[in-house]
Amino acid sequence: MSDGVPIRAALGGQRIETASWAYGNSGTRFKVFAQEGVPRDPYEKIADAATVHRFTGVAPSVALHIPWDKVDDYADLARHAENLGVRLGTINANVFQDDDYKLGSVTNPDPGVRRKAIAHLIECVDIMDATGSRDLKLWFSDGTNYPGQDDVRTRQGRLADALAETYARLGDQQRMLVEYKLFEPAFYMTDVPDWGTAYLHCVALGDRAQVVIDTGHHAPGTNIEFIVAMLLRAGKLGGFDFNSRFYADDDLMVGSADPFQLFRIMHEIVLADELDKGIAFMLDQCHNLEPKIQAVIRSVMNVQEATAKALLVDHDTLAKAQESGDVLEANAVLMDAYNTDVRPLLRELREDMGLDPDPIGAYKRSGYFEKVKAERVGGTQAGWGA
Ligand code: RM4
Ligand code: MN
Repeated sequence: MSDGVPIRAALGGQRIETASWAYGNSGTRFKVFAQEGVPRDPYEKIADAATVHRFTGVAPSVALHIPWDKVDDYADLARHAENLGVRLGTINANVFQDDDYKLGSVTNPDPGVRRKAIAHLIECVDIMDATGSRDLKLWFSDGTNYPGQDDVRTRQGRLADALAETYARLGDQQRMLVEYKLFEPAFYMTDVPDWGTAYLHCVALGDRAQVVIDTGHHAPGTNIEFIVAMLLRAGKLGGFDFNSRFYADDDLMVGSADPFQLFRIMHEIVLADELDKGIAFMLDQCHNLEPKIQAVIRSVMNVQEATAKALLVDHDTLAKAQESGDVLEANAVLMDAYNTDVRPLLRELREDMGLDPDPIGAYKRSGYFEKVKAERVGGTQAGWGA
């Protein structure tokens, strides 16, 4: 694609989901530095997400994490979101923070603990029914720290049973997204460590089970765009948890450590014509030091910039170069697109959409942060476990 009009149309139609937990306090195991103006409850987190959408125009949904975002009335929360111009998105299950889960959740040797974990996954589907969410995202911290600690294949069987029971509870329009992560918190063996394991479980479950790629969950040097291509080919790429990593699961702003990698990922998506076919583009980030709402706006813009560059790749010239074995020309086609400054194009797009061309400047000028800073005094600020 090289004509500006279809590129702008594709970018205008892009949807990026932000995460409720990105608006709360976060940190490391050493220290959480609290920030001013941080939401005290899911209603305030949604107000922040709506603010991101107001200035970017492409972030109309917000993912929830249960129980962090537990409320009495999810239909009321959905109405609150709608009134603010956004909707509730993916429901993230949390089976990693109870004492019971020390030896695992759905893979725990104790059947009682497994039952409790499955009950939580099913509760998440109940919540999806109330919120109108399409996707259930499952990440398991399950694993072992020492060789011999538990039996690998037995644990896989327990995992398969739990997934099957949860999958059977999904409605026709609902999907299960299975996430993988190489290591941490388990240090010897993780029960869903890689895309192959997630893929095998999804294949056994059925069409509505798909793999989600968290960009921070790989070994250094992993070719993530190859995984994207493989899952696209198999029809099993459900979505992304976008973030950036230098060392491990750093949860930094997407595109910050390696914007070229993000471009290469988006290039595979555009090449397969899958930008608007149901892949969930989600942010899974934590903003420990930087102002949170502004960081989420920046992240949305980073995804847009990588996507714009991917849309600029001249597919015809690329295919010709590839067919004729012109290695350098093929590579140059990609690099030309990557090296294009797409910021003017995105400014034009925002003007077309009736937005300020400079989302961060507009957000700063809006006075939103000063307002919530003054209002959100007292109570308990949201954070992991809140
Ligand atoms: C996990 C995983 C999940 C996310 C939690 C907060 O490492 O990435 O997707 O929900 O962190
Ligand atoms: Mn994730």
